[in-house]
Amino acid sequence: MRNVKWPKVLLIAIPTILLWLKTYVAYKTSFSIPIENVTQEIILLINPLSFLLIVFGISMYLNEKNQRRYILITYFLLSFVLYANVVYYREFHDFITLPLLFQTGNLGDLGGSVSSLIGLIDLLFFVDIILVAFLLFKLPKYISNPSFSKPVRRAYFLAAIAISFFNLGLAEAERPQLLTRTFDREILVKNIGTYNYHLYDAFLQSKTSAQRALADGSELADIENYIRANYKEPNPEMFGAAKGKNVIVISMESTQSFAIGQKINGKEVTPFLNDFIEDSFYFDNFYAQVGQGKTSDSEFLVDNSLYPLSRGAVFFTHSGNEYEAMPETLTENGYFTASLHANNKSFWNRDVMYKSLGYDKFYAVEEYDVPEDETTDWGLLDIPFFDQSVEHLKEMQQPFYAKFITLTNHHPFTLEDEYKWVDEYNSNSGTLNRYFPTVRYTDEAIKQFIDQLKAEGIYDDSIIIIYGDHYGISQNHNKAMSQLLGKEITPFVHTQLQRVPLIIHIPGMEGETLSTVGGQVDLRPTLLHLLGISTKGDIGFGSDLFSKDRLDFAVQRDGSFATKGYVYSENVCYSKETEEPVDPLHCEPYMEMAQKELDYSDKIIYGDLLRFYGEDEASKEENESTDEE
Ligand code: GP9
Ligand code: MN
Repeated sequence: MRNVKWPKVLLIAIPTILLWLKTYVAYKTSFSIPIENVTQEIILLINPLSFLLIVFGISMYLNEKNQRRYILITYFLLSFVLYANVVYYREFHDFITLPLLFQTGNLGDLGGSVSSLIGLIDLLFFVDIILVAFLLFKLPKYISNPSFSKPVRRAYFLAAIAISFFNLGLAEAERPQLLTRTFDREILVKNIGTYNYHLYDAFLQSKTSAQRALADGSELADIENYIRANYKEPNPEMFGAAKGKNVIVISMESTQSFAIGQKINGKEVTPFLNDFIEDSFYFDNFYAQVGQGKTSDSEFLVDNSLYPLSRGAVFFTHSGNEYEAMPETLTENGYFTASLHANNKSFWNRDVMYKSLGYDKFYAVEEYDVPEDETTDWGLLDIPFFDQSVEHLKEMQQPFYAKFITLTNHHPFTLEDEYKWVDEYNSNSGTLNRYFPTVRYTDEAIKQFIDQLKAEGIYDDSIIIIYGDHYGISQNHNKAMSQLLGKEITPFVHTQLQRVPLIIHIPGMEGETLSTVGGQVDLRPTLLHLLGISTKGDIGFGSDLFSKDRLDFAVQRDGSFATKGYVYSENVCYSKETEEPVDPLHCEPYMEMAQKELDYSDKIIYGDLLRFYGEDEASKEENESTDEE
């Protein structure tokens, strides 16, 4: 045996092949990547190869000792990246982006969520590393000279690059404009592979940094023109309907519209909200428009009337930008502004971002008493949260703008039995089953909060806005969802499931249910108009939900959108009436607008363009005053 010489190329070939296979197995077992034809399957199979060949090939330039170390460390790191994506995908049905990886601050707090997502079986992801270590540190004994000549190295890399072009060529033929339209990470991973996807993501990241450096005020002019051209007069009857009132905003964690009015074993899941809706304005066609930043994205939308980013959380990536956010506007109008949320202040980078948005105060977990028996995986339960928040509210100078962010109805939706006031649902998804008791719990928490507001005499002086921040049940639970809804979860139904409740309660007004199509981006102008504050000339993409001239429209971060009669989802136009695909002509008039709004919003954020806002006017005024002189 000692005399047998193994081909030296095995040193690179074995780890490459093992990781290649592992990646493909992970694609097939841990991600649900839809494959429509043989070419797609081939692309999926070959897509990790060129990257792995190149990365492991670099070892040919190292000396024998470093060669082995390099291969093992690289093998481990890439396995880890793959595994991290697998775990993330289990809940979010999405792939990790670089900005998300930097949010390590959040990872610690995710404890309960993450541990419910990983299991012993996952060790299988790492057993091959032991095998590779063994091969690397035992096998070379049989290899006389692991160094590679120049021509061999050259031929090797040429082959790797050829494979990579072959891959790209196939992918481009299957999916034109693959790299220019990047809102769908799944398509990217499917076509260029997870590892190349991460490289591409890193490239995007450096591009964003450059964008700010290069931006100047002139880019804002186009955007301002677009916004001015699309400005809709607010409803004059509602303008100032809540003038001078306190503003109480409640962000309901993971609450989707389908939960409202739902019954489990004959019992209402939202008995309080069902009543509250009766004497409020209730919007039943209101869409969440968040991206990867989830709750923080919804806050961003509501406060700025700008869209969040297609990758990463803008709360992290652009917390240093200049904004014209709601708290700032309200401060100028005599309000005290605060956000209340019993979680670590650094979660979603809130402590930093809130300063940029202009909040006067952030009541984070330190401002709350959190006894062990009043918590879930995500910390303080909503009932004690609201209960203690009332004390904070009483101290605030009036009028105030106070935002309450609930937390109990968060994945993994765990709750002690004593707080379960409806049964769990019965399906193959524990997540969907547990969801209803936690929604029911938050409903009760809001009920008690409203009772306390009444007792404290705050209720009649406050406008109360309640909205859902984003979906709670991801596509991974489609089977259970389809059981609940009694229909297949088509892309149409999926988009419709992004609807979240919006309730606006105005003291002294009766309210009604309105089916206007709108989204979180519309909340800022709607609220400001109710308070009698004009938003004409503001930079933002929303419009008054009460306006008579309103265009029924809500676009989502993945490019899907809803109009009065149609829904555009995954490149297909659906009729709302039949829920079936129709001629794309029906959706076409809105497609350009959808893309334009998202692009303009991205431009504002990436270029930090609001730092130039008002410059024009300021310089105009300056000119005018010098003219007068
Ligand atoms: C964390 C809470 C939940 O503070 O807002 O965040 P989410 O995971 O829903 O984005
Ligand atoms: Mn949330």
